[in-house]
Amino acid sequence: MIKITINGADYSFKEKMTIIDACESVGIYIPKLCYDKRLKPIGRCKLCIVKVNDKIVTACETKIEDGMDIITNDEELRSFRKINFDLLVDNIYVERVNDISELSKLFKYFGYKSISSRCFSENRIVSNPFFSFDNNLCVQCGRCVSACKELQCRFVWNFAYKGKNQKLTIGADESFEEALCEFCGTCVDFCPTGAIKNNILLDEYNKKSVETVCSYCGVGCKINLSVDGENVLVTPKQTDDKYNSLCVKGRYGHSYIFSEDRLKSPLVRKYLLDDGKKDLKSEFIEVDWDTALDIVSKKLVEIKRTFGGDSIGFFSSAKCTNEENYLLQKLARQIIGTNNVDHCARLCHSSTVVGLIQSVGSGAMTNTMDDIVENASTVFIIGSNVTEQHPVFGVKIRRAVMNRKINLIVADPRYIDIVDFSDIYLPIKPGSDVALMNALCKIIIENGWEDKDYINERCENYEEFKKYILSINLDECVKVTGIDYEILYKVAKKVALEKPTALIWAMGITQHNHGVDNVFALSNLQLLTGNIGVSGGGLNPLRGQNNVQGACDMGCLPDVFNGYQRVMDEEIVKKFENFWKMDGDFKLSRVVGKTVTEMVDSLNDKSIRALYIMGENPVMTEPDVNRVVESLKNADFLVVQDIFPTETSKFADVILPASSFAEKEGTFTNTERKINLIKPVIKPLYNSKPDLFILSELANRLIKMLSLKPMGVYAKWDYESAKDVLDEINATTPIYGYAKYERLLNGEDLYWPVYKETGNETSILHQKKFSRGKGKLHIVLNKPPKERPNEEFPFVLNTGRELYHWHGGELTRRVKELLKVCSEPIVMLNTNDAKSFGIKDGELIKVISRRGKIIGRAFVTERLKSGEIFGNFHFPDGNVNKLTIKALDSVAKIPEYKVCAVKIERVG
Ligand SMILES: Nc1nc2c(c(=O)[nH]1)N[C@H]1C(S)=C(S)[C@@H](COP(=O)(O)OP(=O)(O)OC[C@H]3O[C@@H](n4cnc5c(=O)[nH]c(N)nc54)[C@H](O)[C@@H]3O)O[C@H]1N2
Ligand SMILES: Nc1nc2c(c(=O)[nH]1)N[C@H]1C(S)=C(S)[C@@H](COP(=O)(O)OP(=O)(O)OC[C@H]3O[C@@H](n4cnc5c(=O)[nH]c(N)nc54)[C@H](O)[C@@H]3O)O[C@H]1N2
Ligand code: SF4
Ligand code: FES
Ligand SMILES: [Mo]
Repeated sequence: MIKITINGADYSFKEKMTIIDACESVGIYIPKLCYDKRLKPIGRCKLCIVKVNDKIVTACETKIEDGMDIITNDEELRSFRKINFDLLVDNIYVERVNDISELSKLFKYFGYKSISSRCFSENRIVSNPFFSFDNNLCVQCGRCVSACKELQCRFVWNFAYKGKNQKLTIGADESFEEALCEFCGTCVDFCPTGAIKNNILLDEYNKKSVETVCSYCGVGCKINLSVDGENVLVTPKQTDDKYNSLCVKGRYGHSYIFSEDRLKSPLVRKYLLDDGKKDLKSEFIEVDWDTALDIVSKKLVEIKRTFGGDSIGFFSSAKCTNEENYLLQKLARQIIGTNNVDHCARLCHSSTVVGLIQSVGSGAMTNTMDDIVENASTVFIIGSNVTEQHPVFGVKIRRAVMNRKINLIVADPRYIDIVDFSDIYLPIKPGSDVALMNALCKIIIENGWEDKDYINERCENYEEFKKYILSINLDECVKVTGIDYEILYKVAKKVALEKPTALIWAMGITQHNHGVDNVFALSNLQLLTGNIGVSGGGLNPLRGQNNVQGACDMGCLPDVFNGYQRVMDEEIVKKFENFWKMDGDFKLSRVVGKTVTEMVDSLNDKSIRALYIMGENPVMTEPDVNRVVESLKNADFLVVQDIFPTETSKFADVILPASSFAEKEGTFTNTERKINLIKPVIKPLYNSKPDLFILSELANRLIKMLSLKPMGVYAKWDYESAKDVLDEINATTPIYGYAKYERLLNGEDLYWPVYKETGNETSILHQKKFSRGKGKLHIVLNKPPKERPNEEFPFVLNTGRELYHWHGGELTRRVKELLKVCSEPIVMLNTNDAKSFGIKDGELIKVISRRGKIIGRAFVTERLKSGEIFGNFHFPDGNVNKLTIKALDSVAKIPEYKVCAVKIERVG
């Protein structure tokens, strides 16, 4: 207990804290401007001065100590504070002070009734597309400088120049871009005066606000989504003493909701209204929902009756809720009678799921993001551009490096942003991760660094594995990976001895024709070193889309029902037949369905006749998209259910307008298996409908047309809300058993599996034993990529994403601010290669593969090696998927997006 007196009264406190916090906690106000609990004390404004045992100190920088006698307010303090305040605001353009800012409250506190404009300095307003800085409102408190440095670990804001000339600058007085600003908007949240403010401001009194979840990536940040008319403002969900960051898309990327382009009404091709023959030249006609859904159900019934349920395929959506995904696979399985249901997880982490199920028994991320940044000693990031693709997790890793001095190892062919924070960087050659992992395992075993007790107790197949590993040739590994032995040795030692080590990966590992082998190789390393099932360690595949984890959990995969219950397991199938029973001899399919890529290809041999695509855009995102376009043209019937017209909907027969996440209710499951509630802030726009209701209405029509009668306990389609569907999910999905709507509404943090009515003890998987019993070490051989460079196509094309855009770009290309920062396809190439082709930075460049060509803007850089090219798939014209190869991993069926052979040419 710390006993102090404040203004003559006695108080005791359990913890040491700053005087300002202590006083606030007992209701004593001390004026302050630069202090914010979530930052280290800055001590610049001197408004918080108090007397401690008669000496003047800043209450924000001084901590309470036993016996302190504190005076917070007397004549002298008041007069000093007033002087300090006047000095602070001396250069302020007072008329611009917003009446709800912290500064305006201080004006009132210091007794300025009507404030007239005083002197102000040079009028300097600097803007970027998202926010702007007004020099005449800056009191140089330094909060933005600290917030940017301590929370975002960027160093965009600075004080430069000396004495009276001192001012707040961007970087070294340069542009936001030059200062490496990521436009996360944290500084906006911390500026107490409104000097840094968003370009779009909402009317405080008119806005509607809800707490929901970001619609972009798998980090799943909680957001406050506010709208006022068609203006959107997003702020992070705030807790008192912890700042929850957002990235640029989360904060500034949600205005797509109100984009003019939104699909406003169901559209059907005219030939369908005329009962004519399929014709993709036939124009789209706006119709009402009844007409559209009648046509869709009639066509699906016709095709099912003539060619069987397996002639119809379904794409579900990692952008949609768990409830919607559950219903889509239920519709496919129960009513159409097919397991042909899959989604973009196939293109993403299918190799992770296949690999981890065989090595540890569960395909999901084993630890939580906070557990990793709070408890890991070493973090090893491989094939994950975490600061651009899972930005808020990336920021937390940067903080862990700065504050906790964790070891950071990064393996990526490109010198990605996070490398600046790493201890060891491995510029690995594309496709050589198995060789890398095998080499690390060999070095660990040779030096006796393996965790022998852990292996004995918890692993199997070790002796065979060890025999194989010891037989590999390290010189060969050095050659294949391009990484020197000394570096491999250092990495092996850190991973094994500076534990716990968390291994993090994403598409650089999974998207290869040997993606599953890569995942086995990663599991091997973590099993060998005893790094799984422990806090701060684990196997951590970062899931990409906001709800890709959920779409998998809900059984939108061709081989499993919801909860990973196998469609080949007779007992399971019988259980679902009981749940979903229709009258007559109702049977579910026992045949594993087709994957997304297979469904597209099957349009050509007509083994698939119709596709129903909800919230995916294969014409932008599948490999070798010229192939996709030709296949889609062969479909007898194509339905696209989206919020926008897309490159894919150009080939649809019927387009159904869905409502965006801001208009609906349900749950998303993030990368760490956390189930989050999303809530509507507005009603469905135009004539759109939430996917949940589109699917229910369609199902009921199909049931009627097929003269089915629901008999099973969960056979009916009478859902009135997402809660109704979640109740059914709870009942049919053991891992979601107690993830009840009410618990989520109460704000409980639930990570699946949720087997118990109360409590949540499963945030780290495999703690005592692995989901499959023992962890299995696998022997994996290094296999080369399918297509290697040759004389004609001498470059390796690596593909991926930019911070500012999302996949096919349907959402982010409709946010004008994001488009301003990144408006064109960018092609990265090495400085030497550029020189030898006479290509200058910023020029147009052509990239050609055996399958197609694209034009993009050259970004000439040392960040990747000579012989490598990197491009993205965010813009239709420069879409790298015109070039990529449909080479699939033989088990997971994931395409090898990360390696194919190309050549380049100058344009013009
Ligand atoms: N801004 C933004 N964020 C996103 C997305 C988006 O479209 N835009 N998409 C989301 C989705 S669905 C996903 S899946 C994730 C993807 O997230 P990431 O996987 O992090 O992103 P990518 O850009 O696909 O590739 C990751 C890295 O793998 C590297 N790489 C390529 N080949 C190899 C290799 O052979 N070995 C190794 N070790 N590395 C290699 C690339 O150089 C690249 O830096 O991002 C999610 N977040
Ligand atoms: N070259 C290359 N290609 C790749 C990859 C790569 O690294 N390189 N990565 C692959 C990966 S990891 C992935 S995940 C895939 C992503 O592939 P896709 O899932 O096809 O890509 P998105 O652009 O995210 O498509 C989502 C669609 O959903 C729509 N949508 C948004 N919200 C809703 C909603 O609430 N309801 C409905 N009905 N629709 C909605 C959007 O408008 C958009 O058209 O791309 C893959 N393609
Ligand atoms: S990190 Fe992901 S979930 Fe968080 S704000 Fe950014 S895009 Fe949204
Ligand atoms: S609040 Fe203490 S010096 Fe600014
Ligand atoms: Mo993904």
